[in-house]
Amino acid sequence: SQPRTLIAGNWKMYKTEGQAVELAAGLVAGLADALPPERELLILPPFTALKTVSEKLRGRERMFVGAQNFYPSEEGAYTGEIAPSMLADAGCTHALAGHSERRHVIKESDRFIAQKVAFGLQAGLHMILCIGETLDQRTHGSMENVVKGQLRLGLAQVNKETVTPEQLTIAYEPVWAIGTGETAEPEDILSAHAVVRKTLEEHFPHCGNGIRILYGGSVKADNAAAILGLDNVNGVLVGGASLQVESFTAIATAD
Ligand code: G2H
Repeated sequence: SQPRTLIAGNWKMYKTEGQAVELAAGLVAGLADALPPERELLILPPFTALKTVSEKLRGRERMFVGAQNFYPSEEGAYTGEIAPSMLADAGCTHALAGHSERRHVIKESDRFIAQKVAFGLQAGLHMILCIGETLDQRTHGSMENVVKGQLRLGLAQVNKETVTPEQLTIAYEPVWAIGTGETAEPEDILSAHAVVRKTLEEHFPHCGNGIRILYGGSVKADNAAAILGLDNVNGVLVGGASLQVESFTAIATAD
């Protein structure tokens, strides 16, 4: 059976603890009875709000809290970093790796991202590996190669025998559509997700067809239903529109 559709909200570097709890409370109130049964909700607040947001969501079915980042080690002298065990302690069940802002602004390498994916899985986190081409790469016709390359490299250290669709999700986010208001056209999403699906099936013969593929990049209340209806789209990763109760609730219930 197909895993549930995942509606994920990446709050990035927004919301103080107080603002985060208010937003989480609004989402719980708005979605407790309204989230369709075949959907899961995931919110990714900044580190300082993880614990209180987790407490707000505690006991809610199909509502999860995740981290935007972590360092791939159990503990140690890594100033400024956070370990997966600390995230679990704060109530996180999921985490991102490879978000384009970390690739391009923080300059994370494919190798470092691969370490995070593998370490996060071992630590019991559900990992969401983000991939996507830049405008320059797309204009030069290399979307397919970039997507395949980021997938192969990012998944290189994952145990192919034991990984399951319940532990791993891919998010396709074309960099030119992130935070720009520019949404990829349905044909762009279909063709990129087909490349991701094919690559997953080659890489993980026993479970590649069941791994969820999210679309991310300027998903809004008014385009969510159309995007969620596309082939090989198993959810969305939402940035800007996840920062308000109304817009994120509308996306989570879009039909
Ligand atoms: C892509 C997305 C969320 P936005 O970064 O990960 O952000 O919806 O603001 O484009």
